Amino acid sequence: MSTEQPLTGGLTPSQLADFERDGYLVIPNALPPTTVEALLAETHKLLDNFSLSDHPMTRFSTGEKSDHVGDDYFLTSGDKIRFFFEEDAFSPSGELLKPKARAINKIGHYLHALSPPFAALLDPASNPDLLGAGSSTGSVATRPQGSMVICKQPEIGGAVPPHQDSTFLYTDPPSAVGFWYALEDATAENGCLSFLPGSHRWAPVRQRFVRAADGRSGTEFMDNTGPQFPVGEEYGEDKKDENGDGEYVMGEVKAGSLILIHGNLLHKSERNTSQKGRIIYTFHVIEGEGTTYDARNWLQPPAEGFTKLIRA
Ligand SMILES: O=C(O)CCC(=O)C(=O)O
Repeated sequence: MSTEQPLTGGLTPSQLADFERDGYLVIPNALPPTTVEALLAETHKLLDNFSLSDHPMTRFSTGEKSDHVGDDYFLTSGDKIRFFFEEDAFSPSGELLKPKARAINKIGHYLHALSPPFAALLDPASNPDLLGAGSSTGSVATRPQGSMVICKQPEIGGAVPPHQDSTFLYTDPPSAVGFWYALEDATAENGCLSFLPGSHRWAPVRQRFVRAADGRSGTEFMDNTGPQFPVGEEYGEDKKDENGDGEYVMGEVKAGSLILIHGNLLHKSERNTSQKGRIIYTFHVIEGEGTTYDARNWLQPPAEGFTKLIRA
């Protein structure tokens, strides 16, 4: 993959205006069906082939899992392809209740480098529009990171509570933009995303999700003492309109759609108790110039540094 590329593609002025107003943007048919098929085939291959024998959740089922093992497995996943279970995949005594391929909530977090079909999405030759979209949303010199497939399995797919992505991938000032691709139809029944439109303008990033302090293992939330909004006069707590918090809007989309998500936007997804899974692929980009990536973020750069997407 080339790392220094000119900008191509990008959002239309009307798409950009929608993104700036709402804090998210749905782009239908962003991926051709052949790409969706290739990414789904890769996902199923990964799910079918990973080993349970050395997985920390396997130890959990035999009562040997310590939090430390699970924490390490998560915290060292930034340059690997690892598998994280749905919480409801286990019985109270720790037995796996589903076949492993139907028990995984998430695969992460370095698919965009280690899995050829997912890495191809970042290749300017095969996906110029993506690079342009990253730029048009204000992210030049972007660094994609934290890529993952979220399976939201039938019957046991976990809910994702309301959050802002800059809580998890903090830069000073905040700059994260989420790229969220539906690889299967996402509906109200199987736990599509929903969004609080406009909240990116008034909702501060008050909390950060970081590596635990003082040599303790694991992660914790801490108060954000740095900037809570990106730079710009359009942002601030006084930008909340008279309708108060407003209401969450469902983002039902077809397979192949891309949703761009501003790092300050409040969004969530509900449980999937339906018989249909909801496989998606997501990664985030951060502004690589003029921002500082925080050393306490849970996700730290791999030895080779974060992948550099574009430089205008
Ligand atoms: O796909 C989901 O259900 C949640 C994903 C999400 O909120 C995120 O990636 O920020």
